[in-house]
Amino acid sequence: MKIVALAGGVGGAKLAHGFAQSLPSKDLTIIVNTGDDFEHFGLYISPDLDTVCYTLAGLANPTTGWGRRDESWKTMENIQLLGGPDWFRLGDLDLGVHLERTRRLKAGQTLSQITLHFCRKWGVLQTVFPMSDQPVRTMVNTVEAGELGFQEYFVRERCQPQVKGFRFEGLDQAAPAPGLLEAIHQADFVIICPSNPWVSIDPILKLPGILDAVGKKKVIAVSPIIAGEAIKGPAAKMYAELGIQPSALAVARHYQRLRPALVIDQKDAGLSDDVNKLGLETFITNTIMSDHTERKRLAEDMLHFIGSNLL
Ligand code: FO1
Repeated sequence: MKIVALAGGVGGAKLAHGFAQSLPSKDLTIIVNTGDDFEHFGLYISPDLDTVCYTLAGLANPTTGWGRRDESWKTMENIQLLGGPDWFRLGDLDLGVHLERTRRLKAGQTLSQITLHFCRKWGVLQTVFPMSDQPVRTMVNTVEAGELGFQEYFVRERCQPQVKGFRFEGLDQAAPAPGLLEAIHQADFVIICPSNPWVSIDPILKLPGILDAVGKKKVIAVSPIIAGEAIKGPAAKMYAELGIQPSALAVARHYQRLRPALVIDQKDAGLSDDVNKLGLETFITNTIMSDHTERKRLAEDMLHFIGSNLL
């Protein structure tokens, strides 16, 4: 069974890792949001792509979910000492990746070629696509600070400003990465990982051709909102600030036109009927992935659900 997963950062990486432990590597393709990418110190940083690749490679920092395990911070300490910008923390091992990726980009390689090369070097055998080789930048429109680049909003301002909306700069000029639409066409299922619908999944779905391609597939989305709260990150805060009560039902409405089956946490079992009334099937399980075993357990639960209900 071939699966394509759409993923943002930490939540997406965890579920992708669960599927990587449960499926042959040739059957799993992960398409990763690059709307969070930005340039810092002249380096090209691709946080979600790195989070997914590090996680699949077993290199991710187990505490933060992003960045590298066994990291050291000598470069950052030196930057701090010299009065440089220290709001976005780049570890020494991580910096090596940004240096080499930037060098390769400047030499004319594409982000997807570089990602494939890095994955092979790290022993990642699944296919990982950046959503596009062209720049797409998620801009967050806020009440207090006007429009902010995603990392300025997320890391520098700690998601404090009130959100009014989003803009995906460059989206109309961007194309899905080569081979990505074919992977969707060949997939038996598309999984929407428990990533932020507004800023992690929407940028992928809004790229030219992707919504149409995904719309032709059986889709299973995992709600990143449990009991009205996001497991990680500002998804619930964003829903609330945009005037929508954060819940698995709001996530169901968000993805409704794709007619996905929605995986909701057992704490939200009471919302199942309302989601069903939208015409969406529900699968109720424990969706919290607190350790490696839980990632695999959720992926296997979903594969079982697919096998018994959707095939
Ligand atoms: N997130 C933070 O909250 N603070 C940081 O200093 C930070 C640095 C960082 C460096 C490399 C990287 O790949 C990710 C990093 N992140 C950091 C995470 C990242 O900003 C977010 O997780 C994603 O963009 C949201 O999915």
